[in-house]
Amino acid sequence: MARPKIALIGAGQIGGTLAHLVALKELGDVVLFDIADGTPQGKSLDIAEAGPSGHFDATLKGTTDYADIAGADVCIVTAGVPRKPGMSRDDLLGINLKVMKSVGEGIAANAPNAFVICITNPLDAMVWALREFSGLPHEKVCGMAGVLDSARFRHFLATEFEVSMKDVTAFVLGGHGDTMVPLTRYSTVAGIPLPDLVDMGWTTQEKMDAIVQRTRDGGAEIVGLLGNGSAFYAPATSAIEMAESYLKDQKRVLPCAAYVEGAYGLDGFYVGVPTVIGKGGIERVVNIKLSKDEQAMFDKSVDAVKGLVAACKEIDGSLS
Ligand code: A3D
Repeated sequence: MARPKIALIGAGQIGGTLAHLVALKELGDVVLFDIADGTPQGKSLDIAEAGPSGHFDATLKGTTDYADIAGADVCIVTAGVPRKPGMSRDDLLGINLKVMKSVGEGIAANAPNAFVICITNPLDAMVWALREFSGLPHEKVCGMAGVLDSARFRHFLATEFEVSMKDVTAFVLGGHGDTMVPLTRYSTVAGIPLPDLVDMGWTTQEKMDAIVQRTRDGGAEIVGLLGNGSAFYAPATSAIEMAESYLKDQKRVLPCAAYVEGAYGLDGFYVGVPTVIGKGGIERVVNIKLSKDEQAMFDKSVDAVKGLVAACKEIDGSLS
């Protein structure tokens, strides 16, 4: 049986890491696309040459030609520019919107049956724009943010409690930005909700609040440390988790930026929600009941994303 074909649009920090992870995990063959001639070819060859020592079988091709992504099963999009210190994700909107137009058209023309995962920021607006430009079905286009945000939350919690990260689950809703909504009562250590752990004396409410805030600021913390780009190892690993669930029909329950119609009081809008990812793409949106406070935080987050979508429409008149 032919190996799945995985197209990575953007061969920068995240794109290169994605290619390496796909090869190491033997998820399929890789086509690494970028407009910067030489970068995708060089990274592909370098990773392919790691095969003998890394014990993986995968074919990698670097390209600047969209025709090479023909028939891809999965496309992961990181094309665009990342943040620099002092920039917000929203500052990237104008330039990355133009990139989404060319990427959306390239995918529509060459890989219209692919499951598409967008990573380019500002995430919730870019995944919406990418879907509009590509015209692919909504359930086949989603954005990676919630898996990363909850992984950061889980990492901080596991460190605080001195337990394995594997036993910590976390729940993050809303847009990928300062308004994201980490839900403590749905986040657990081995099934014990965080508020109970505070009652049990495992931590204090102040420390819990600080961890929630650090999660919200998780991207900026890395941008500040690196000084010349944004996070890439954890974002790439998170997108691979989503791609694997699609390719293997695992039906993992993963938070991601998905098109929500009906649930959470939304009528056709991309925002971070828990979803089930299987061979149909985004097969379900998990519609949990929110408390009044949580709904208010979620609505604020949705409003922030709506503002960005409106800005996209202003910049590009073809977006209705
Ligand atoms: P970077 O290393 O700069 O790679 C981006 C690549 O895109 C570069 O190689 C460019 O040449 C390429 N590119 C630019 N324009 C085009 C185009 N039109 N077509 C094809 N390729 C193009 O950035 P990165 O990999 O660090 O980050 C990529 C994106 O992911 C940025 O927008 C980041 O802000 C975003 N990001 C999102 C998250 C989320 O959690 C959502 C996390 C981290 C980074």
